[in-house]
Amino acid sequence: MSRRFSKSKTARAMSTTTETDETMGTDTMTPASKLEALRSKMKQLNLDVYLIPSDDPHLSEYVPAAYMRRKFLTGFGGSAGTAVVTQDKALLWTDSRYWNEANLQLDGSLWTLMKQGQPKVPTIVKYLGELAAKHYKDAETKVKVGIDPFVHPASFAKDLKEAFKDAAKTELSLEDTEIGELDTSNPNLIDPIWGDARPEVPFSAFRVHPLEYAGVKVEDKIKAIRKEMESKKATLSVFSALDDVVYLFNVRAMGDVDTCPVGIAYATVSNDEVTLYCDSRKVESKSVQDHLKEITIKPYDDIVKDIQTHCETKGNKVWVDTSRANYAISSVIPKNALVDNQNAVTPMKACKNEAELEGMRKAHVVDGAAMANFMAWLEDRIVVQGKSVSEVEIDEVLTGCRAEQPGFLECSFPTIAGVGSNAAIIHYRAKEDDLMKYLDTTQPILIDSGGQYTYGTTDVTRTWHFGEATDEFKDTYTRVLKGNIGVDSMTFPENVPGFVLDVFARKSLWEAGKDYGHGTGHGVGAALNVHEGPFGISPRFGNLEGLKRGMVVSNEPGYYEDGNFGIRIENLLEMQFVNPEHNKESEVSEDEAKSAEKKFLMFKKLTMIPIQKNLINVDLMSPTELDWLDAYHEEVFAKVSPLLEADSPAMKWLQKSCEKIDRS
Ligand SMILES: [Mn+2]
Repeated sequence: MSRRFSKSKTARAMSTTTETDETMGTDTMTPASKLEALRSKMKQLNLDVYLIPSDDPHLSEYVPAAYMRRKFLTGFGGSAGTAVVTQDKALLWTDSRYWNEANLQLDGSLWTLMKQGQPKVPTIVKYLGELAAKHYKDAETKVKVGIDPFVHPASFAKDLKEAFKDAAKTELSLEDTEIGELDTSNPNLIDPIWGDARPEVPFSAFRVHPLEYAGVKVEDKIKAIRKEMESKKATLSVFSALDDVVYLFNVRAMGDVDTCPVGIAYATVSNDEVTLYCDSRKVESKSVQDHLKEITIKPYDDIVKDIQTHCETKGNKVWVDTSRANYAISSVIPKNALVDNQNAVTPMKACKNEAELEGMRKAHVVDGAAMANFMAWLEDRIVVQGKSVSEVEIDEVLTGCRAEQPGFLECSFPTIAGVGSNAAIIHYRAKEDDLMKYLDTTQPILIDSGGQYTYGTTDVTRTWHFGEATDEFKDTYTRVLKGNIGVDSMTFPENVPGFVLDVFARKSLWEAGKDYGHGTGHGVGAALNVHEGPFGISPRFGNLEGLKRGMVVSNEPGYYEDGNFGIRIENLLEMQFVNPEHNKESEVSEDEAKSAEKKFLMFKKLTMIPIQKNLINVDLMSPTELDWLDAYHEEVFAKVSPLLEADSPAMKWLQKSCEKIDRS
């Protein structure tokens, strides 16, 4: 056993704890010299302000190192944050998750941390509006704000314009006076400063995502898109989010974006042509060439000029979701030629077909086997051998267990393994530093992790305690579990927005005056990104996307006590109609749908991993909830045990973990 689970090189390479610093290239400049170089460029170009966000041109959640310009400039490595530089100020906006990290990483003599969300800290656009007003008062000229239009969403330009208008009115009592302007004409200002040390934009090869897992042929997806285009009177559809592009073409890639099986590319569909814009090195293989033989392949950078050309023909209309596209793309489309709407791939991708669901189910059973192997190892180390294990080693061994499963590619996001108080840091990621803790029998651990398999994507959180948990911990753990069961057991009409279900996740916590500061559920891609739109389950009422059959969602209530502990219990669920007859219908025309009876949805569990029983206060649980738990464990055992060797430690762990709960 020790050979299988030792800290092998493979496990280390695949674990998620390696920091991205080595991917940042050799960087010999000081923070001061970088700022100085930027300010001198701004002077040359007559820019008063320059903005450096952390986005890539596809507005991805995780970005390749080549786009980590804000990290290069500021030294701050968090995933969210925007730098704003003027001749005399250097400011960094980031949210509360990263205040600690930013304070440590920013050179305080050069940079000021703007604590986003604090009552006295303005938003970036508000700040720029006020700056413009002051500038106008002093010099009676417009303030010039420079951006790289490829790394800002279209909405930013709109918001900034509004902010200038507002500030002119409120600060200067001026109507219809432009006090600021956006300059998007220059190539990125950071890249020449970064120079040769800037990592290359990745060009990992695409591979074919087989029909067996994709379920729908590319030509059928294109047909469906064109049908939608006809009804919207659009002549060109633009896809710029990376998961939309790979979904459309039934391809995947590994290496461009860590943990996401996507590749850097754009796509367009017109009435007579389908175009993939990417580095030609991504599509060199014979299998991909054959697979894409009907598709026009063009250089990555051609997209903007092609859209512009398309708009020159009178009557042409471009359909793009500007909330998910960069400003460079959106800004070349004249208003009267723009169809600004959720694109046709988004709903298609969200509602998984039967082949995709089969792949997801398989991935979760396999993931359950990996977790049983891991838990047997961990429990042996902690309980039997009485040792302690570091959070980093936990990440490595768990990833190693997943890597032994067929079709495993990489983690689906950086593993969160937080012991004790580290579990209260919601986006914690263990590194070998002062913050890293060791697990033993005295403290609980929260492990949120997942895998990318060729056929599916997983994401699961469990909280474990190998010693004696306090009554207070058990009470809270039970309330979190009751929340999970509350959502899981819901039956609801299709098209109900996710927020309607959120309260069931919080009911028991609220009764104890407790709550958690994150959403309850996010969509999950099928062999795709672990965070996927367009719907979610959240207390925020903004997302009105209706829940539909075939969607996959996480159900992850939690509770966090700063400096003490964190609890989260997360399963992935698929949505099915309650009436099995409804599940058989493939496509229903709109007229039929209108006249048909109301259809109800329910959840089916994908995640096949036991929930620790001796942390549950059975007195707080209803008989129905206890039945739920027993039935779940029965299902887990039936599905996962065939993948484990008889009498192996993993099998023994699974057996014991799936026994009926003692109700006395
Ligand atoms: Mn999740």
